[in-house]
Amino acid sequence: MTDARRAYYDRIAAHGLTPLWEVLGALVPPAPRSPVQPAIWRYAELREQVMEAGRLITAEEAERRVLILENPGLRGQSAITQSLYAGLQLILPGEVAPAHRHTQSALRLVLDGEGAYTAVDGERTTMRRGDFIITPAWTFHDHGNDGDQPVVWLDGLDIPTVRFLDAGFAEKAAAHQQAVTRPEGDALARYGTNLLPMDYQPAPTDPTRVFVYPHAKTRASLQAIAAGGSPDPHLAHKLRYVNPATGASPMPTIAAFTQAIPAGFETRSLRATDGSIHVCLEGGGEAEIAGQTFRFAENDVFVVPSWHPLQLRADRDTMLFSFSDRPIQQALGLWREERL
Ligand code: 1HN
Repeated sequence: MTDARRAYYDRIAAHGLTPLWEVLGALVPPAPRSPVQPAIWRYAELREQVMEAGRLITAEEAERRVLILENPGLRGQSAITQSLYAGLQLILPGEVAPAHRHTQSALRLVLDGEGAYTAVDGERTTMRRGDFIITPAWTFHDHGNDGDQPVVWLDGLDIPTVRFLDAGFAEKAAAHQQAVTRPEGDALARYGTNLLPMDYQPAPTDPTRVFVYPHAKTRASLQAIAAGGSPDPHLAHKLRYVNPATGASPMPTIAAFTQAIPAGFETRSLRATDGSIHVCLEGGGEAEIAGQTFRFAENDVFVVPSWHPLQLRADRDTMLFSFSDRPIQQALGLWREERL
């Protein structure tokens, strides 16, 4: 750079100005250049670290006893992708994680142990492995464990998105635990069985009132599909979780998916603008992410950055859960996918 330009840049900096021409290429890249790195968290290595947190702090003191899965390209930002947060939460027998609400939307995927519950808007749901549970924005939620085993689940939240928009609000509930006002299964019966209450007219972006998608039902659907047809070359057998009243994603900022890959099957390469977080619920195999190979087993979590080609190989019959910011990108007309 010439001295004249450097001196000019220094002078205009005092006026709060900076030249576009020095940064234009980085501001408007020809294709996404994500700082997010492909990465994997192996549960077999993590479990003991999570259990150790249980000996160092109570759920009560922590409010939420969680170890954040921080992307190696985003250290210090509490983010697994640019838009999403993920963490592993532990609740021990007898503990309560107190009721609160916030404008961030959250999902849970139950990984280890049984006997805990999540309560959303006065209804509890028992957490079973593989269950997909949501707490939409501004709904009161608390967790507890009435069982005899430690329970661990993956949390996924749109924290970086809400932070980016400076739109975060949060408050604690007056009572530690929500009063139970509806029997377990009430929301699923009213909103999740191809029926809806007579006076219920959801707006297109309203989150679903169905706050648990039981693993047993999801698994049965995937099994039926896999038994009845040949796998798609890029997706194998993949379904999206929806709000059954609208067909949209369960919550407006986060999409979630379930996928079955038959033993020995290898998907063709696919890339999309929504960076995604994958969890292996059953089986195992390899994820090739932009040329890097990651071996995954049950309860492992791996992240695929935006526009990085993904290829999946299953050693055994494999079931994956995944989530991303796809609905945000689709609402803005930004989402792109390329099947290679
Ligand atoms: C939260 O409310 C939960 O309710 C988990 O379990 C993780 C991370 C940041 C902010 C709120 C939960 C969270 C969180």
